[in-house]
Amino acid sequence: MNQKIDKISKKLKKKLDAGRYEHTLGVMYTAGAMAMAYGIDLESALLAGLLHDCAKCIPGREKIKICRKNGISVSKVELANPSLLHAKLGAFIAQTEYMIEDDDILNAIKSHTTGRPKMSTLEKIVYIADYIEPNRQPLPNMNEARYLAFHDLNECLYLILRDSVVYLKSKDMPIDEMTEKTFNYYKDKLGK
Ligand code: DGI
Ligand code: FE
Ligand code: FE
Repeated sequence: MNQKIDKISKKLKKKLDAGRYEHTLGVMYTAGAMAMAYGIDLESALLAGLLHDCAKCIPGREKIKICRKNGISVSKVELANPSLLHAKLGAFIAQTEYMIEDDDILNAIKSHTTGRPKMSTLEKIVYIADYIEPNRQPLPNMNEARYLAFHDLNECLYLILRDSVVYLKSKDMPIDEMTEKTFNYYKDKLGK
């Protein structure tokens, strides 16, 4: 593996629990395979996949504290579900502690939980890889999502967003404004 990725993996292993580290490697390799399939930069996809959950294991209160200290906004939904903050906090940590400067990589980390309208190919790949990587528990429509991941990124995004919204509603969890916006954007784009 290249030196940069090797170094980051070692540091990350100490910051994540064992299961999260396994998931992270699964996302990295899946994002890498998708980058090859869609002809985008391989190292960017590996780095974004590797770092996407770098803030995941920081306790909730600490997440809020670090955001406030660094001028990162915290919405009502995020305050009630601090886990949501691991995406934008992850982008901040990737930049400040792992020296990632590429905006596309930072955006892919930032948007990996809720998505956002008009995602770049790299952002779509990380969002999708996070959902389909091999260690994920079997979710409804997983086979279709894994097939679409390598055949049609927008159709795949729509399927994952639709299932995520259904899941969140079934659990009575508040839908983040950005999740809703992203879902509606890709639904309209595909004329669904
Ligand atoms: O960090 P991962 O577990 O790998 O995956 P993720 O970053 O996609 O986070 C998944 C979690 O985020 C899952 O428990 C549901 C939650 N989530 C995603 N979108 C929303 C959400 N939770 C709420 N309350 N609202 C959302 O819109
Ligand atoms: Fe995540
Ligand atoms: Fe993840």
